[in-house]
Amino acid sequence: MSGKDFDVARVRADFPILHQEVRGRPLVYLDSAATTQKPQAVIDALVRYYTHDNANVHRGVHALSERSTAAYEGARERIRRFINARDTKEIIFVRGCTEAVNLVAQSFGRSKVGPGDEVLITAMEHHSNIVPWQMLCDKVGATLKMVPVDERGDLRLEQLDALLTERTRILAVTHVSNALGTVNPVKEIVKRAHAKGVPVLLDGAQALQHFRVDVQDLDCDFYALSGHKAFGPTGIGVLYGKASVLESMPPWQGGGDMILTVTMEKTVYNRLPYRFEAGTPDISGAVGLAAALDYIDSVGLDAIAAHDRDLLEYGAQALEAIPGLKLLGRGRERSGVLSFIMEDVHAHDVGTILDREGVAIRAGHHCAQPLLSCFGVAATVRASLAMYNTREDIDALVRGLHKVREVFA
Ligand code: 7TS
Repeated sequence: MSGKDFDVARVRADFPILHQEVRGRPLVYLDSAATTQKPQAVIDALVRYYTHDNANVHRGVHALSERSTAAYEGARERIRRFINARDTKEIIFVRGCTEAVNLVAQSFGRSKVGPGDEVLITAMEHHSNIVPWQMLCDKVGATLKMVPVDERGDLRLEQLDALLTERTRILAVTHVSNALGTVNPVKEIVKRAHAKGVPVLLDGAQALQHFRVDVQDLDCDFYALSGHKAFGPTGIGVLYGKASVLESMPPWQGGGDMILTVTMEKTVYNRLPYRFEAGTPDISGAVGLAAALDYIDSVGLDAIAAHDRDLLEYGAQALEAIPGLKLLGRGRERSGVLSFIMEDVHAHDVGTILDREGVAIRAGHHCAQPLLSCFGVAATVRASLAMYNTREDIDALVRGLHKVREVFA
């Protein structure tokens, strides 16, 4: 346990899935960067919604439809408040972070990026913030450029100003690296991009669950996030966009809800945010995400952030004491992730042995192959943390790694 006002045992009691044995051992879940577990409050919100309120939104005149619409729009307001957006019209529901980036790449990208233009990303992006831009650049004849990463796992920001040229149409950067845990100084990055007139998309998939995100303070043009990484359900995410930027973008997918009127000749598109939400949305997902944000606030983000910091420090020290283990990513600021390699042992073998001990981690490239190639490795072992993890979880990981050493001695 850590932090004066943070009771990790109470938090753990709220997550039913954690209380089980895996392969005859108590489950130690250290894979929250892939997806977080869900508190009972989120599970209950989903059951309540389907038990009492389920109906399609923005359509029916009947009571259930009014209730489901209120729940869905209430969730939008809940998210607006959580990330401090100015207006609910800036909150667009999508499937997840990946879909949010694709929406921007397709809608903003296809209308604003042309032949000879440049899109700037960084070498530490998740594939979800690389491939959509590659697809766009291929399609329109633009060039994709990358801000490099140094050996500690920080962006080489001394190169940023030179990489932002008069042809740069957008900069897309992750807030927190999923493979190394590096927290980028995104407020400063946005400022420097804006000084050159370049809009910025921030990938917040690994940020929201660890510390306070304020989109007005960051002044980013877009912020992409996934509900399932912040204790909410899978299948729901959010694209935040500044209203002025979203207003200038053409619709992305066509269908129901994104229109005002349709004739055989012409469609008049709906206003924000509905213009970007074609078809029946993930209503229960939005309800579940709102419940997850309520839960985060009930625990307290400051307390969560302090607990996360304590665990990360404890974990880094414990891992470094293991012979032949090398931590990757020693950036200035880090959050939630311990990524490492072990001499003479493949990451997947480490993963298999740990699994036998009930310890769930991820082994592989973490969908960040360009980043790992900067470090000259194809795979790492990644333990990733959330508010329900304990120092005992780290101790179990360390015990498991000593077993790995014995097996490969
Ligand atoms: N961006 C970052 C930084 C991520 O970590 C992920 C998912 C995504 C985008 C994509 O999010 P999605 O919800 O649309 O899939 N990261 C991981 C991971 O680290 N392990 O599994 C998924």
